[in-house]
Amino acid sequence: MKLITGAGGLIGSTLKGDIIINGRSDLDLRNTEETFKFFKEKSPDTVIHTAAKVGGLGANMAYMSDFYIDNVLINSNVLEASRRSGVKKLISLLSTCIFPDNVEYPLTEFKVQEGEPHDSYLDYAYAKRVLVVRCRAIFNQHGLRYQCVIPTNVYGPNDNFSLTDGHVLPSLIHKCYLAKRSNKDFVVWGTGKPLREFIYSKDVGRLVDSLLLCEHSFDSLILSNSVEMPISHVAEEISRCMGFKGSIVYDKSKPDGQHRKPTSNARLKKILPNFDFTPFEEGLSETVDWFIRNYESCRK
Ligand code: GFB
Repeated sequence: MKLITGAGGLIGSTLKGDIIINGRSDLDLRNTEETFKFFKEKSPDTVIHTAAKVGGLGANMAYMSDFYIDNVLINSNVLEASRRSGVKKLISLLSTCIFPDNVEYPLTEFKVQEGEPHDSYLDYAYAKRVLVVRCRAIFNQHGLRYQCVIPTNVYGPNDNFSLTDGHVLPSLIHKCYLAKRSNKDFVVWGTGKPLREFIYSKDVGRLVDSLLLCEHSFDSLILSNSVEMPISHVAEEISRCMGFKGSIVYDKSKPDGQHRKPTSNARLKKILPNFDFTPFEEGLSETVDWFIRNYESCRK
């Protein structure tokens, strides 16, 4: 019996499970008692833990304290409830923002605790690092190898397309859509120079499914195609997919955030050498089409 937390979200919606926790209305994972009770009753043997309070640069800076407390509670409860109810296999979804800001690139799985994360998501990053520490402690004390996967910037259908709180890609898709509709400039935060590595949500889902089937005993694993691109390229590609012919304007009064966080996917390649990543243009085009089709009902 496979349980998915956060099944209604960006990554969770790409996964299939027998027991589904879509969001807070199904079960508030911050509540220890209710979470323990739910896991005991359902008794899953496998858990994919994607649930988290998430947001882009804007949301992380505005709600730093909420991001910390909600995610620490969710992560502690899900791991302990899993252990107590006899879960054998557990994969948690993290994010490359957990890595130190000041560190030698590329990022590898060994560098998680080598320094402080970037200021703009300090609390979220520490709350996610809790998962790495808890998995290690559970292995040391109970011999259960619960695992962490660390995707780079994920994008795809079912994301939060909020103009202020979303991640860069969904926010910019929404902004470009509005700019086209009202014949205005497409305004992008910052200089457009920061670099990011993007991974399609469906690739993350396929990777997690493949990892469940193989017997590798990694503790943490970066999920990445190791292709960096500047935010300006993302904005241009979105304009192309959207058929936007107006001007792209960079608002330098808005933050750039961390300049880059390039990763090594050497460990992933060793474990799944034949995995084919979806080309960025293809994943982006599917995401833009999905957003246009679901404009009225999507999270924004
Ligand atoms: O996805 P994002 O918000 O977060 O991207 P991070 C921020 C980068 O995109 C900055 C630029 O360089 C911004 O200046 N940007 C341009 C925009 N326009 C926009 C816009 O309209 N909205 C947003 N949000 N950014 C994330 C964490 O960091 O890393 C997440 O916030 C997650 O929680 C992810 O962990 C992996 O890439 O900086």
